[in-house]
Amino acid sequence: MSFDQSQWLWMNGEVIRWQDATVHVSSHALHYGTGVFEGMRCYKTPKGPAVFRLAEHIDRLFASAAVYEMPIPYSRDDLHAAVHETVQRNGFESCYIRPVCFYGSSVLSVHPRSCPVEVAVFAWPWGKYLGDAEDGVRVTVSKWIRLHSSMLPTTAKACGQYLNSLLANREAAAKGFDEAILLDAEGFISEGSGENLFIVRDGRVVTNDEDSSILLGITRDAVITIARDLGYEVDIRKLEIGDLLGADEAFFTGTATEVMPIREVDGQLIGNGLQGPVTRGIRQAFSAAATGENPRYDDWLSVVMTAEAEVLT
Ligand code: PPE
Repeated sequence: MSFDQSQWLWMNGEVIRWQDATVHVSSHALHYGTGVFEGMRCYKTPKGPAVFRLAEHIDRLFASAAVYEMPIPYSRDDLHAAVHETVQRNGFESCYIRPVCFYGSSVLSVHPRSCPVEVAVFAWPWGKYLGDAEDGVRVTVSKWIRLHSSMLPTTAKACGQYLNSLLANREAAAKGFDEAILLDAEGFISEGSGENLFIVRDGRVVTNDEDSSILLGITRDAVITIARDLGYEVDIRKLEIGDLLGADEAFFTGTATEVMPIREVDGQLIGNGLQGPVTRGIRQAFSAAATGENPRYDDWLSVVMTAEAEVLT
């Protein structure tokens, strides 16, 4: 992953050069983690670059900001346009896009008082987060517990909350695993450090919800729809470790990760340790939806007007 190809970004209402997008070290967010963010992907489609579920991501950004009473000084339409402009100005066919809203510099005290809310949208080409392995990743169940939703609202995607993810992810990496699974405060499965989790058992697809202190992923929502469209029953319920270890198949979902099979949990294979047929079907259908190959899901795509297209119109 590198930012080398990113030349332009949108910050506080203007498109500026990458190197000019600076903030002061006294910024509130740097000290207290007071920011909210999104991550979305833009895919190459036959109609041009298209942002997957742009409106849902921007809605979630506003919802996350509302939880922390952070007033975003732009409209949804402004941010939709900012995302399009960022992709277009950099000439990306596909990329990952990161909008972030945070308290900037004015005073330091936990209450942000007069600190301005700063907003930036930037993008870069980002390969798959957990790699591209056909048969998936090896994970460990972390000793770190997902912050319970009574401590921090886990349905909000806020910067500071990721310290919990960082501890679990680093622990997993240090032990030689690709990713961590965090349990919730009651001992049920919550989610990966940056992904939601699904299992497949006896042909049924199962995932948990906000009662397990998860971020309600937009990929999770897309996968639930896709799985049902493929004819699978999808159950939403709490998941125990035993459900995962006894599953025929398991997989992660997330914007950065997309759909990624879990082949092993702490040395124990899931199913036969190979990508299962249900995961394969969902993974392919997700990819077809995101890349505009299946018109059924065209509503999920926000096509970016490219410089080339502008010349033609
Ligand atoms: N849970 C967490 C904790 C999470 O961070 C993500 C996304 C998800 C679930 C899946 O949500 P969604 O992307 O809407 O399907 N994690 C983002 C950030 C990863 C990062 O390390 O940065 C992502 O995948 O973009």
